[in-house]
Amino acid sequence: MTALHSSRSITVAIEGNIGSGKTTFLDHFAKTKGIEVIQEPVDMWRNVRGHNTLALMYSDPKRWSFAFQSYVQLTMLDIHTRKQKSLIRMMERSIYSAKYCFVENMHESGNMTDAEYVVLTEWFNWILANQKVQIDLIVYLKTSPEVCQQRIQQRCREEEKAIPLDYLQALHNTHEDWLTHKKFPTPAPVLVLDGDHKLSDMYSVFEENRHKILLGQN
Ligand code: DCP
Repeated sequence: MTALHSSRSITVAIEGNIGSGKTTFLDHFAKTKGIEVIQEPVDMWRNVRGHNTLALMYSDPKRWSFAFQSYVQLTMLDIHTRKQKSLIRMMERSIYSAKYCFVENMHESGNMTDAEYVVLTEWFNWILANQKVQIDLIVYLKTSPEVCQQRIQQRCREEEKAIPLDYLQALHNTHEDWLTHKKFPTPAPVLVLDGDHKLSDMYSVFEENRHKILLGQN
């Protein structure tokens, strides 16, 4: 019996590095009736009233990380608070990974000042205290930075052309710090899936774990 057969609705957040395979996971489960899939709003970040904030952030992170992450936080809050239409919601990332993985890394690497970091943190804390940001399960696609880099190069997203391996390694570390070493609170149990398999084998990994995922358990 899964959430598809009960009256309890659940939200599953899929987390993992850039290029870890989150979209493949979501596209796979989107085929199941009763599952609502919400992709990350990358297109919104690329066009905020005509401004490509994703490109600005990659071209000059010191100047634009704060503006970019402020907008990411807003768009994630919008998704979290949208009325759920199906018994199971699957969403790409969450307001948590934006803060605990990306903002932390930008601050640690010197691309975000202390003042910018605390302003974003105050906003984040206020949101958690005053809004319903519910997650029942985190699926963590743990993929090595080298594999992520290969996939990023294959898909050729214009803004990501110059992402160095160091950046993927740093983001891998912040995901590990949060989801494995629990440096920050995890809002739900974490199911870890090995994301290093070749694409055709990933579908078997998803299917082996389908029942747990649809139950919202790790
Ligand atoms: N991004 C960011 N800060 C965030 C969230 C995302 O800088 N808080 C950036 C990193 C990527 C782009 O946005 O350049 C999309 O990132 P994701 O890893 O979330 O999505 P992908 O499409 O890369 O995921 P996957 O390849 O796993 O499907």
